[in-house]
Amino acid sequence: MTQQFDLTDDQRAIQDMARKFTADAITPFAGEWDEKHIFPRDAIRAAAAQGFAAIYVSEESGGIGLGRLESALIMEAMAYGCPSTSAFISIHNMAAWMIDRFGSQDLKDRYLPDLVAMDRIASYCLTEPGSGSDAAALKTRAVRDGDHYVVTGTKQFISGAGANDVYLVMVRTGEEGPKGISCLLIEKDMPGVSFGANERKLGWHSQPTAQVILEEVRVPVANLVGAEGEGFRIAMMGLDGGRLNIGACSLGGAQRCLDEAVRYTRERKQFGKAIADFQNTQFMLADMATELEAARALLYLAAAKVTANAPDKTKFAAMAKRFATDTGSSVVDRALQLHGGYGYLMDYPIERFWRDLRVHSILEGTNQVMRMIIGRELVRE
Ligand code: FAD
Ligand code: 2MC
Repeated sequence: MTQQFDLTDDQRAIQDMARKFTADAITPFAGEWDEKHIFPRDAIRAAAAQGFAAIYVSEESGGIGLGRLESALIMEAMAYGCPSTSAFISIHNMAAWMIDRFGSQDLKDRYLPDLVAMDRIASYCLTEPGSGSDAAALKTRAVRDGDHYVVTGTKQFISGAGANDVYLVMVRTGEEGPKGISCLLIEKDMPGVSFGANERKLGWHSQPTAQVILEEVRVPVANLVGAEGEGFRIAMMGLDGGRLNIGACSLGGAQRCLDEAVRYTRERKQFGKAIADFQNTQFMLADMATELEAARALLYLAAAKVTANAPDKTKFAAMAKRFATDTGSSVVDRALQLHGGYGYLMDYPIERFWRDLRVHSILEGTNQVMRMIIGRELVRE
């Protein structure tokens, strides 16, 4: 039983490695990245050198061929230092996996070696100004012209837009709805590709977010990932893993804030004693720790299901993303409360985590969409 509900020695070794990497290369710098809006390209490349850019890309394609639980452990560990940077690397992993899993050998040969090393970085482009939650209503059109597609449309809120080199873009090649969607790999330098202004955001300051604007971009048919019409399914399968990673980023960020809150409340004195000695403080910390462990257990279970390709994997990934991101934000909020006025200051890291985690309930499918996925499955079952 213990073995069944605990990490293996190999998983612990991966976790230790990711924690050490985070302590050395992320945590000391993350506050400055946030404050000055620095995109930490060197730290990201260093993460890739550990294998963290292609965690579940197969070994034959140059990845480290691990499962989704291992990926969650790595994302959780890196988010302990910087949820924004960890999530950025997660999105790249999702795109690299989509190429490895569905791309032709030619596409893998041309792109994966650079993506694995993060010499080139990939974005995932599903959302449009008129289609967020209703992703299958996307309008970006790709019209076949000989051995090219001519692509026109706008992608909204794209993480890494402008900085990244490779864009996996969901486009409409056929009918309305999900079955008319295909996935195309578009390069930054292709004529007709441009980017909107960097969005001014509440959090996730260590990475740019912008529109990707496509104006009659000629994309070789050879850059199709999977078959025509398969794009929506590919995009959703990518998100099954992405949602786990985003949930893991919330767990890592919340664990950091819980640890900070324990430390702070033991040091801070009011009414002649440490605030950790008040029963209210201990009850709050107890609830935070309990809820975080519950979210972690669900997320690890969901990750194991995605690795195993279990029939209920999508439902579990949605449950885990919803629960881990809501719980994570709630834990961080209480950690901020326990810091009193100091929690509101940039001198302490809590407010950064509060801002960074907030968006996890919105992106990679809002938590309302997660409930939709779960609810539909429940009534279908
Ligand atoms: P809407 O879909 O308009 O939703 C607005 C509100 O209505 C939400 O509360 C939603 O839950 C609710 N709602 C909508 N439909 C329903 C329904 N049927 N039932 C109940 N409630 C509903 N997208 C990408 O493709 N690639 C990226 O890299 C990327 N990065 C992002 C980075 C950031 C910082 C942000 C903020 C977003 C990013 N996104 C990205 C987009 C993100 O996935 C969308 O914002 C998200 O899916 C929601 O879409 P929307 O913003 O259009 O909101
Ligand atoms: N795996 C495999 N196939 C899937 C799937 C999954 N996880 N989810 C859906 N499909 C298939 C589904 O089986 C169906 O195929 P078929 O008709 O052959 O059975 C097809 O895809 C269409 O699915 P639905 O009928 O469920 O499609 P619908 O349009 O009703 O809605 C919904 C699907 C709401 C779940 C989807 O639009 C969604 O996830 N919306 C949220 C959008 C989102 O998550 N955006 C994130 C952008 S990325 C981001 O934010 C980043 C930061 C990177």
